[in-house]
Amino acid sequence: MRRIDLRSDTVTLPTDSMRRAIAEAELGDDVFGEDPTVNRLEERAAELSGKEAALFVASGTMANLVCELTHCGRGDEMILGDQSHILHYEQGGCAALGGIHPRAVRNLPDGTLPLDEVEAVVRDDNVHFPRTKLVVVENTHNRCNGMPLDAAYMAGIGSLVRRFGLKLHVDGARIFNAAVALGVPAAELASEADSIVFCLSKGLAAPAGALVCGPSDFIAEARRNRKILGGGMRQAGVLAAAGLVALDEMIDRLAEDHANARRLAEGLCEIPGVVIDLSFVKTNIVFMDLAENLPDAPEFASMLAAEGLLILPLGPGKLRAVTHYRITSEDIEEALVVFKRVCSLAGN
Ligand code: TLP
Repeated sequence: MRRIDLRSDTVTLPTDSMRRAIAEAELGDDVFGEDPTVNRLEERAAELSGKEAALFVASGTMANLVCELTHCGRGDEMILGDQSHILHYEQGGCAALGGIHPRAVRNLPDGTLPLDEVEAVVRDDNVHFPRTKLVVVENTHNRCNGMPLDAAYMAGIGSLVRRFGLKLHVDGARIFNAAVALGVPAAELASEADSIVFCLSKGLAAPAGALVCGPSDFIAEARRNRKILGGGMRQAGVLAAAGLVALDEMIDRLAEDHANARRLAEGLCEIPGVVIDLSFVKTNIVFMDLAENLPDAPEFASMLAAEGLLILPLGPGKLRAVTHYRITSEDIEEALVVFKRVCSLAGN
């Protein structure tokens, strides 16, 4: 049976040209700053994000944590969305390892944080309060339907953050999906950020790695924090080589993933029992709600899996499908056939 894996864009495997680049990579000890391939990747990442410098790290989670530790000291507070990846899926690393106090503000369904609500929770200088240091936004916003945050919103949050003397961090794990969907360079979306991270191992299909981008002095401190977390990877050029191919060859094609996600969402909308708001399908992530007469999400996902279609249950009655490099438009048509069959077996 053919398997169609829509659980995440993290399941992508390296392309043939990545495998060739890995085999041929020029290597050195990156903790000494001597891996030429890592150095090239960091220069390229700085250029693409419009920042002075960049740092290669093992994962998106490590990238966010390194930035949190670099911006904040123990007892400092960071403001972030109540639906953010950092709050939900990073084990509270900011508190566990950095003593940083997270303060959640509601995410709207489009992934933004209402500016007045951010402003309302910035702390005054008072002996009872932690000190507000950092505001974090996520772009695209994973749990908010993969929505891209546009340059106008970024300008608004940027000026708010500067007005209060705070810093702005962007979890841009999928920033190139946002850039492609909005038709603007990633650097434009990052221009207000004091730090931005992006992942190589999601839609860009590299096997591992993420980049932290920001001013040179920030990156120098971030390099120290990477080391204390055990992230000094020595001949990391084997991974960076695939990352360079990812940045050269895999960004523009993200538009195909977005078109496939759109087609999937439109097809699913026609199936009784599946509810999707199409106005929130802008990138490669599709969230759907199941009607009450259908089994709950985990059981429904198992029924789909038995037919070769893998989709993540993410909350009561909620499923997430993510399109990516290995998913073709034929796979989408096949996925819709399976979905219809399982829905009619299961209730409608
Ligand atoms: N997201 C993964 C899972 O952890 C949920 C996924 O399948 O979507 N920021 C954002 C916005 C992310 O979506 C993710 C991964 C990360 C950070 C963490 O990246 P990794 O998994 O490389 O640590």
